[in-house]
Amino acid sequence: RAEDEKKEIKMKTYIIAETTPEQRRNLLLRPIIKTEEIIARVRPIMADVRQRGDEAIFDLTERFDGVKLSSTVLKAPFPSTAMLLPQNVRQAIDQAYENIRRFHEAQLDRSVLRVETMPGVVCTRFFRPIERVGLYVPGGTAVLPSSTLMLGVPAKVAGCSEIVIATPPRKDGSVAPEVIYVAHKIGASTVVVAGGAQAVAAMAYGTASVPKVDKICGPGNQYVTAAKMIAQSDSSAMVSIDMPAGPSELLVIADSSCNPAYVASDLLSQAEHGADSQVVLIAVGLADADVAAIEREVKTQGEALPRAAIVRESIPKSYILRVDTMEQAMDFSNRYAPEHLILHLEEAENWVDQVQNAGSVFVGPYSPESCGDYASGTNHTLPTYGYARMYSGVNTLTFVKHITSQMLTREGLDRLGDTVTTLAEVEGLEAHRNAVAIRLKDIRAGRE
Ligand code: HSO
Ligand code: ZN
Repeated sequence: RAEDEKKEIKMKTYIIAETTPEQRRNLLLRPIIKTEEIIARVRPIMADVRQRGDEAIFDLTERFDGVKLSSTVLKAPFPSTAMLLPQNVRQAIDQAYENIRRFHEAQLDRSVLRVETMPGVVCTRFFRPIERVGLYVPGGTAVLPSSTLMLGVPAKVAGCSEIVIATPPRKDGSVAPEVIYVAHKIGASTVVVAGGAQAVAAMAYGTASVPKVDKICGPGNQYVTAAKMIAQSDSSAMVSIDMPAGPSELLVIADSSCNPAYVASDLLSQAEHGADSQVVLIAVGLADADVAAIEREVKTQGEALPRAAIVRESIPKSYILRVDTMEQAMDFSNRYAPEHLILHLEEAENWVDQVQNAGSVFVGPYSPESCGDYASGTNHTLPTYGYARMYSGVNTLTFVKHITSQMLTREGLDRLGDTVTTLAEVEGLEAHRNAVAIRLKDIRAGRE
């Protein structure tokens, strides 16, 4: 603890013109996650839950959370005494719920996509909700009712028929009333009072009390992530996941128009999540005095935080990169592919077009990440670790799958048939060819 007190809340600084290509490459890297090691520790836990079901959950929760559960689950309808909240908290959750609902409702195009690719050849696509989904809500150093909203609202909007939430118990074995209130609002059937790999296993395989689900979503620590990956690759679990997850990240691009205190507050808001949080500031054409002002703010605001101990770990691992032009800044940001990107710039909205890789973008000085974390309407379950290059954050489509269909008329098959028989011949698949040819013969018989 005395050691902690000594660690200064200060980011490292690099000047892009003075870095080597290798240094720049290293700045793009995230901390290495020792996947193999963690997977080896998680496998037996999952096997145990699979074999012993609820008994294993009781034992593992006692071992890892130090809690003796009286029941592994809470089932809807949840008692109103389990969701008692101060009025302002309830109103805040209601407001956030409404904004998230509106934005996620708009993401679902309910119309059927229909294209007549050739006369008489009609292809369509429509969606169906994934029936049973499992939402992992982390416990750990903070209660996260916001994660319950970010996963639960899109699942409800998508129309999933069974929503299961898993969250680790608090010290007294209970679940936070905020989480239960949201579970109630989104129509969850079950709250599994367990966390970690054991919770993921319970939802992947099902137990006597926990319904088996088709897809597991939500953030979590390395054990939760490993458990999700194991479940996904186990064909006997028959379950999918949203995306791999790493430590939370923020990249801020700020120019000389920026407010140093605001910039610092944003960096710290992400840095307080955990010792492994990744925070980057790209300072575009800032004078030495402006950079110093931001550093001063990071230090004074950081020291005043209740979670200063966490910030003392995460901020020294973070860095400021000083660049001369916006092109350099955007190029670096796109390579880094941050989970959150704040454009704290003059005419910030003009730069959104240049964003190639990011989980979610916050535009201008009045759009702190906190708004997206809680209540503006966008989702906060976002790709980390550079996965923003190829993954989207959780959204309404995370909870649906699309089905295609086709209908050919007699004339349509007549028109398309020879193309299909030719390709079937190329592949040497005679039965495929036949399925078309047998019909073409009839269609064309009367025509000679
Ligand atoms: N910034 C976090 C989400 C969160 N923040 C939850 C506060 N509560 C990861 O996107
Ligand atoms: Zn946050």
